[in-house]
Amino acid sequence: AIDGSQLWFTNQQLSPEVKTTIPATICIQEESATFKIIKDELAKSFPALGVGEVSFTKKVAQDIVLIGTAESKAIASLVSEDELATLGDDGFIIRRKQGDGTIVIAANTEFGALYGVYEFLRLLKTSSSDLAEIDRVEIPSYQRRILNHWDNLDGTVERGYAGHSIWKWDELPGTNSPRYEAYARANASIGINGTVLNNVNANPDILTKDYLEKVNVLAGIFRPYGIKVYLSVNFSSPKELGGLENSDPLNDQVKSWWSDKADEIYAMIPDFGGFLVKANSEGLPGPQDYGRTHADGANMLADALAPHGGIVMWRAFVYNPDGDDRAKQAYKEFVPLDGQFRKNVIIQLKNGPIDFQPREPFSPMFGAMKHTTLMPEFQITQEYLGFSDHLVFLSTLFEECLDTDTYAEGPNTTIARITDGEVFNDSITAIAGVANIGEDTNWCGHHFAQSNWYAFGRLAWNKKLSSAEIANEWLEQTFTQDADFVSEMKRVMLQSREAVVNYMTPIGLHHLMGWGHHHGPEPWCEVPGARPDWLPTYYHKADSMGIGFDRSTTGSEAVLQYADPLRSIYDNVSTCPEMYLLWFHHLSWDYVLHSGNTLWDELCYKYSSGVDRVKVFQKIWDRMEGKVDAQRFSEVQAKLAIQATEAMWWRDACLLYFQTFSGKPIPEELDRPVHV
Ligand code: GCW
Repeated sequence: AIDGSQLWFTNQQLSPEVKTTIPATICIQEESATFKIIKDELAKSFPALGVGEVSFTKKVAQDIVLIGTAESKAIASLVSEDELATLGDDGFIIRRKQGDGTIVIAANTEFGALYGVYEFLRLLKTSSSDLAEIDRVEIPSYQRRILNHWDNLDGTVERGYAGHSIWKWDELPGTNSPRYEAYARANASIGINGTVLNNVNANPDILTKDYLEKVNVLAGIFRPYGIKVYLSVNFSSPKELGGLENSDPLNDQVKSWWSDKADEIYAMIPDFGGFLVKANSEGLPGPQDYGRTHADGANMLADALAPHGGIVMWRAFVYNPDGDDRAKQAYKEFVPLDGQFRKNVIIQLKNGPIDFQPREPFSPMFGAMKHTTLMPEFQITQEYLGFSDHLVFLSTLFEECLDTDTYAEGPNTTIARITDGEVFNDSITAIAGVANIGEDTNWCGHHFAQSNWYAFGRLAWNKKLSSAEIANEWLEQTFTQDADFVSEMKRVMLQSREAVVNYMTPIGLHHLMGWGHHHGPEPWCEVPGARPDWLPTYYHKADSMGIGFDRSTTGSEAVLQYADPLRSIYDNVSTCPEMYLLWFHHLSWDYVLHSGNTLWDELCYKYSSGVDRVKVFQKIWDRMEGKVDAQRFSEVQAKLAIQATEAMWWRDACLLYFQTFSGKPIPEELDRPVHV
């Protein structure tokens, strides 16, 4: 049965014209575990694609696929050292040799060759490519393309909606799940080369010898796929595990505890990637507990890892309610520390200033820290976007963020260019995505949620890919190349994020989700004893006059954290993009928008249009029956029904609640609430 466990690794017969242009003789002169994977991939795919059984050789001849690095004489004779040198560690060339049918896949490293082979297979498995004339050089946008698992040691996954963790800590190190290698393969196929195994809300136990032995086994499985292992660490580990009096980063005993721990890890796992740290946020320990700064904490860990080449990813998601606008906090804590971090520290920043909302303006820290290396953190798991029940293609969200111009160094200072080293020439570049993977048969809960894992990897590899291209290649490799299916479902995917914004939090609204679960609507949420930002109306500020959070210069002044001209664009109601309007402004219910509608009416239209879109998605999917296997067809159909129901729940809950302030009717032509 096709149950989704195969991810994007389906094989469809190539057309007869294409088949004949692909040599089935593969020349590989090098040997290693990674080259073995390359061979296995080709041996598996070629017969299924109809190219035929592959034969492997070390001899160069006409009409072959030649794969390798400069270590291979055949490669060295065809691709110049200079050209190879431009590829860096992971880049590759795929080229049809002039004069004979040979295809060359060349790289500097075996991992580059592996990425080249996956790209080659992708070209074969998608319709858009022309392999006859192929000549392509790819160098990844980011050096480190990392998944963050929020997986706990007890097997639960924080904000995970695809079942329990795939890491079976209780079985390791003795027993391995077959999923571990399948996971590595899936990641490598889309260029992901790092994984943080455990939750940022880190249990100190991960650094015990017992757990490190388990980690070591996973690292060994991932290594030939080019994937490095990283760990989230708890800042209090020296005290909790080491029995020290405190975990003060300036305490010499603490420093040596960490450097001993680093030595111990690297003795086992020589290519260990480094640490991810959430400190002084949501009650977790950190350097501020001792009157020290984030820089003191991060640098101390960085010094422990530096002799081994490890890095520290220090998160800027700091969240300690202090009465001021929450959106301003990270910037206030971090920007004054600009320039104080070691070279092997990267500050890991969520795309928005608050939390993975369906839409947020970008975090103003991007561009504001010119002497500190920054990396974006996206959420692949849909914490605030309907969990694995809603079809939401997040590529457009990632793309919107990466393409945003911060103006930090004048026009075209996009977030992608700030974080990939183009603007500030950083020596380390990285990007992270919080994984949506669990032990569900189909890995991600919703068949279409696999596309978000896929899209994260592809964009981390090539920030210039469009969401349309990504959707196209994912659909073709996951379902079918049927042109009607692909074009219809691509449309659904590309519209899906805007739909969720509209039925949850349109026009710049945010955080209307229920307090405990973040799933359904609860704009009236009042939690006894909760943090101040969970008091009712904190984020939307609805009252009889209007709605919206005034972050302009007449309000919390969060706009001032943005560079010019954005700060004045956002500050001014008439220039502020409507998608951020209620993020930055409190406006009267009668305020007139570009559409000519009043704010109240516009809210009603937006909520309704989000619901209507999902109903259209249902109809489109129903037309796809027969074009995909029955199992995935009915499972997606069932999820869309949940999504449509919940979209109405969102619309009704929000409109009926906001109506208690606005006192206005829902426009005549719109559907009436079904929940009352
Ligand atoms: O979005 C919030 C989540 C927490 C999460 C935190 C973070 C890991 O609700 O579950 O904790 O962000 O990013 O640290």
